[in-house]
Amino acid sequence: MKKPNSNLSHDFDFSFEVKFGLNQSQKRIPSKYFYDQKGSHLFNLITEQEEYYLTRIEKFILESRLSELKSLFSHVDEIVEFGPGDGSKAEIILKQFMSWKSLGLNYNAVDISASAVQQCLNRLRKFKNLSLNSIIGDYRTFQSPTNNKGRLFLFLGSNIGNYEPHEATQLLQEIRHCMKKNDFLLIGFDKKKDIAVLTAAYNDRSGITRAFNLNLLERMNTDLGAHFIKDHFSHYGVYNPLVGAMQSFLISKKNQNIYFETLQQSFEFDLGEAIHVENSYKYSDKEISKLAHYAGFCVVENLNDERNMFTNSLWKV
Ligand code: AVI
Repeated sequence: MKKPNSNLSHDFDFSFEVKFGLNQSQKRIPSKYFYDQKGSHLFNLITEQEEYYLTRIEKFILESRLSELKSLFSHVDEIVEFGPGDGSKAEIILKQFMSWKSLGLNYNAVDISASAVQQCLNRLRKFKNLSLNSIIGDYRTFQSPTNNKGRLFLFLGSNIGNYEPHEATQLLQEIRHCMKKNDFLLIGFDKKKDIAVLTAAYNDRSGITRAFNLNLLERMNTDLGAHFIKDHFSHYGVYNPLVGAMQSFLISKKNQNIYFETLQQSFEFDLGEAIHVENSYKYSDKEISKLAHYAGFCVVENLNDERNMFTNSLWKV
C-alpha cells in the first residue's frame, strides 16, 4: 500500500499528468482532476439533474432492496466507503444498519478530496453509536483496520466506470488483497442501455455537466497558471459503442496557443481539436460477472431496479 497523497504530491501529479497528457497526439487529462472544491460541488449538482438518473436509481435500489441482504451482514461491524461524495448514500445504508444492529459500527470515508470527506462526515454525525473516520488519499492508500468481525466495502455511484477496464480489474484486485473472508464489497455499475438516455445524462439541459467539464480549464488556470478562456472551448459528451462508454471531450473552438506559467510551456490547440477528459464505462450483466471473476471475486447477489438501469453488485473474496 502506498502512503497517502499529500496535497503537494497531488499538485505534482496534476502538473505532471497535464504536461504528459497535453503532449500526446490525442490530448487527454484524467477525469480524477475534475474534483477540486468547485468540481465536487458541480458533480453534486449533476446528481440532482433530471437527466442524470444514476444517483437517483442507485439510491432507490439501496433504499428498497438492501434489506434483502440483511442476514448476510449480521457480523459486519465496519463500513469502508471509497469515494463517498456527499455521504447521502452512506446515510441510506447506515440508517438501515443502525436499525438492524444495537452494537456500534465504524464508518471510514476514503477520498482524495478533504472537503468531500468533511461534507460526508458532517452529514453522518447525527448517527449515535457510529464512529467516523476519514482517510484522505486515493483508494490504494487505504490501510486495513484491524479487530473487526467483518467489513462492508462500498464502491458506489458507478465510480468504477471511470476506470479503463484493465485499470478497473487492477484496482479491484488491490481492494481484494486488503479484504478478508468475512468481508463484502458492494459496487455500483451503470448498465448498458438506450444511447439517447445515456447521452442525455451527460448533456443535461441546465448545462451543469458542461460547467463541470469546463471547470477543468479553470482548475488548470488556478493551479498551473494556464491562460485558458472557457468560452474558447465547448463540451462534447458522446457514447462510443465500440468501447461501451460515454466519453467527454473539451473541443477547441479556434486555433489557440495556451501558455502554462508553472510548466513554462505553451500548448497548441487547433480548431476542432479535442482534449479527452472522461470515460464512463457502462456494463452488461456478463461484463460485471467477468470483471468480478478477473479481479478474484465471487458475485453473491445483484440488486437491480425494475428497468435494469443500474446494478449494485455484492461480491465476496
Ligand atoms: C463520478 N462518475 C461516476 C460520474 C460518471 O457518471 O461517470 C462523473 C460524471 N461525469 C459527468 N457526469 C457525471
